[in-house]
Amino acid sequence: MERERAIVVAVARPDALAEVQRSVDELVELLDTAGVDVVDIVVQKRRKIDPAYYIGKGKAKEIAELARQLDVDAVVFDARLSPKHVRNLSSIIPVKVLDRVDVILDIFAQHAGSAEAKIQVELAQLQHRLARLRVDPGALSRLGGGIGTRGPGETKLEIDRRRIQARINHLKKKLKKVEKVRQQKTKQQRYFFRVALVGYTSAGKSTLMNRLTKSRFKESPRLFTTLDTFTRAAWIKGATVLISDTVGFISNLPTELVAAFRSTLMVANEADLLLVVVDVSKPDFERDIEVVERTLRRIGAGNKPKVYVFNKIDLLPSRYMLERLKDRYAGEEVVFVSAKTGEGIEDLKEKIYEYYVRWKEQPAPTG
Ligand SMILES: Nc1nc2c(ncn2[C@@H]2O[C@H](COP(=O)(O)OP(=O)(O)OP(=O)(O)O)[C@@H](O)[C@H]2O)c(=O)[nH]1
Ligand SMILES: [Mg+2]
Repeated sequence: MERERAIVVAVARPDALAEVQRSVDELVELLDTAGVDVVDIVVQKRRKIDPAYYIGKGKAKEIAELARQLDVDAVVFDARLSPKHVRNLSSIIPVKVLDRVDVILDIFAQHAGSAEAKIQVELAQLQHRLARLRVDPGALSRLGGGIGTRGPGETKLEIDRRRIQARINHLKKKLKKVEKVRQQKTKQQRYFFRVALVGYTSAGKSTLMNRLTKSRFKESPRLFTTLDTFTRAAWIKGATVLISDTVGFISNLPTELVAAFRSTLMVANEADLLLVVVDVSKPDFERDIEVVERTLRRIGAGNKPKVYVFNKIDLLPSRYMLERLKDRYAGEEVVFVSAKTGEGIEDLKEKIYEYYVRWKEQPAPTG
């Protein structure tokens, strides 16, 4: 696939520079996954967002000039832009104006494999687009090919409002049917102890899934590799446990995606135990935990029993770091593992078994 070139733009309050730096780094990684090279990053310090132009009209003009000079395909804002911002910025900037939501949707569009994931992604994309078209009927004609316009479904995304709405209704109906089939399938699973792997994208959920269930699902350093829910049985100390891997979370996960992926995310709601997989080799992993907690609350799984699986301990710079982490989290439901080397996996199995025993003591489900 032909790679595109982009400028990234972020706004930082003077007291939040580090936070913005992290977020921009992540956006650059997202763009890389989406097939876009970042050729320049502009961070503008300002206290307040400009209501009309997000970064202010003068700055928008500068960015437009830079976009011309650097001959980029897109300017990507590390934000969730309002439809009005997009319209106004597009009137000044001569190339595609995109935001973080567009990028995440684009990756989802590229990675959607199953019929269900494809419907869910297209639904989210169309809803996102419809919101923009309400403000700016010309929004789509300026987009051009590549990032921001790829879709998993049969529609080219450049269609008008009425047809988008009709397509949304059609997709919703289709999704309902797929959901029904899924519900039928998962009904029997209630009799088993169900564990769901949740966590930030790229935390190592699929790698752990493969280790626990001896499967070979796709693992990749790229973001959002898994967009479907896969369930496999594992035998842990003689107990049958159903383990599900699912779509990862990220900060500012677009609401359209959370809504569209409701049925995929349902596994977390239905699980008897959540394993929150955390990449502790990231210096800011505690922030990832916050994002995951918030997302779990958003999908109504905030109060589930949880065990934190601190993963990738093989990447910690020293054993001393590991010991310090262990001290810091002593007394919490935390297990330290490396899904890659297998270290700590026995401790994790012990932990899962503990919860299994507790679950088993409860009365069986009826109906
Ligand atoms: N060094 C090391 N790498 C790991 C470990 N666990 C996973 N990885 C790597 O981290 C990357 C992401 O792993 P995945 O299992 O695909 O992560 P995921 O959470 O399923 O990610 P998404 O499906 O994209 O949300 C891959 O390159 C893995 O090889 C680990 O314990 N140690
Ligand atoms: Mg995965």
